[in-house]
Amino acid sequence: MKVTAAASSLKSIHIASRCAALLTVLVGLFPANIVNAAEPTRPNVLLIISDDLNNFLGCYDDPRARTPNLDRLAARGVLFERAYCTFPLCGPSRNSMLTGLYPNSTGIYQNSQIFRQTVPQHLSLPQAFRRQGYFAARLGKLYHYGVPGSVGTSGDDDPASWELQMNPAGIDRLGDPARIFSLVPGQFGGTLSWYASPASDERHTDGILANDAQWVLQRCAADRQRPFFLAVGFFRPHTPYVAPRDPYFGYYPAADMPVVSGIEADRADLPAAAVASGKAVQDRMSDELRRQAMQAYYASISFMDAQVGRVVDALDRLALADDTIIVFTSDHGYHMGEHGLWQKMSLFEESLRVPLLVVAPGVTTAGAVVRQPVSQVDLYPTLAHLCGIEPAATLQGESLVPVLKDPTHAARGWALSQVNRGQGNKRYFGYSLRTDRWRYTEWDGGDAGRELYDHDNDPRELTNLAEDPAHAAEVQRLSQLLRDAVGGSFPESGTAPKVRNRRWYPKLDAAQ
Ligand SMILES: [Ca+2]
Ligand SMILES: [Ca+2]
Repeated sequence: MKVTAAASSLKSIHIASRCAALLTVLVGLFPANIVNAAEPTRPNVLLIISDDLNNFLGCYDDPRARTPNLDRLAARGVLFERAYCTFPLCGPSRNSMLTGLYPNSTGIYQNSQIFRQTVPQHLSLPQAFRRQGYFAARLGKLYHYGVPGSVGTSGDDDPASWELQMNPAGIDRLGDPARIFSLVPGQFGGTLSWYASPASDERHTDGILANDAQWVLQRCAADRQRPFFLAVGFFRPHTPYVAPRDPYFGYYPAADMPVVSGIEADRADLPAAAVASGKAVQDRMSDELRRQAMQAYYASISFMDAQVGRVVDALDRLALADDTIIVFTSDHGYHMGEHGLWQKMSLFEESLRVPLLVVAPGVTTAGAVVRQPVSQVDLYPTLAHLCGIEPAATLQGESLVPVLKDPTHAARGWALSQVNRGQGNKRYFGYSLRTDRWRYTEWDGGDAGRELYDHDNDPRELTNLAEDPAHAAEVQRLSQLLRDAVGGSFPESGTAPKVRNRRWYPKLDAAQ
């Protein structure tokens, strides 16, 4: 029997080698460029998204942050100095980023919704890659999740976007919630809350995600014929700020943490709408609690940074880095006391600005910095362009590939953001435009106030110049630019898909 089996095996090998020889002959008949045209080499994509992360990073010149891994990543490629979300809330921002449409065209202005309910035929960013042969995998939070409630589940995911999904949960989800301090006891996701955990990195959800990412990358490295689109969504530094005490909390002694001062004077020139995202429970915080919150937020950032490092190290170790585009960003910015605000949902710079790092081998230059404003709605057309992927028929951003090649190449020149939130029974809708120099904001089309900030002289947006007669011409110019930008964010402009079952945001009257 053994002899027969061995003979059979030899016969198989013989057939296989003859096939290989035939293949070699066939391939040899065609010039290399024709073979390449049929099966072009397409780069892999590693997309890493952090949750509720502002620009408290060393590579963005933050004086305190210990983020060596993201700093190294920034040094490998392009750092976007002025990148902005389209809506400063998880669900609307992520749906916008991953569809390449503004919230006015996804119809998603709140959490717990997915674009498949409103623009069901639209091809998402990962779905476009998947359709065209990529292995598309999601680890953790890409579309919206309630945090911490939905950790360990698929959250409000879009299954059509992925071939593989992994939803680990660590002790930040499964541990005893009574150990977590919260401003509102028993509430963690939308409330400032934190815990210096005694457990190691790998027992927290983001640590498990980094392990899972290494596992997936090992499998991708074993099959290099098929390119991958691996999206890793870390949960930190979203509340509750649960991170390992050692070493991360130790990097930031609470007593050394800053507290924003001068709030009352700052607010004197602001319309009520501008600070309507504030919460009374946060206004009542002591300076001691403010410092503890800052310590825990920074510690969560350093913990997340370490997990990014583990994933990128795996990419390097597996010799995948030369063929892989790496993108790191967050879903929106975050307040830590500026203007008396905490968390998100404002139209100030802190709430809208996101980190954006792009490493594209053969395209980007190490250490390059882009200073012109760009939007996260540009991410989809950029990645599709870089990889030769046919995107959805309608996208509202623009490819940043020319800017990646040459940071001085003039792009659109502005980034549009919007928000809708209330205080008591009053709801405000606001639009904000960021140009190289200015931030200009209108609430309820200007009826509920305007804001103008000169970033050349006032990077913290402390002096509202909108009612200053000396800036009337600038306000008029920016108001028209804002109206044109808002007009282009709706589906009836251009060729964006028809949205169903939605209530439109009020449009601004272009003639005003
Ligand atoms: Ca978020
Ligand atoms: Ca002010």
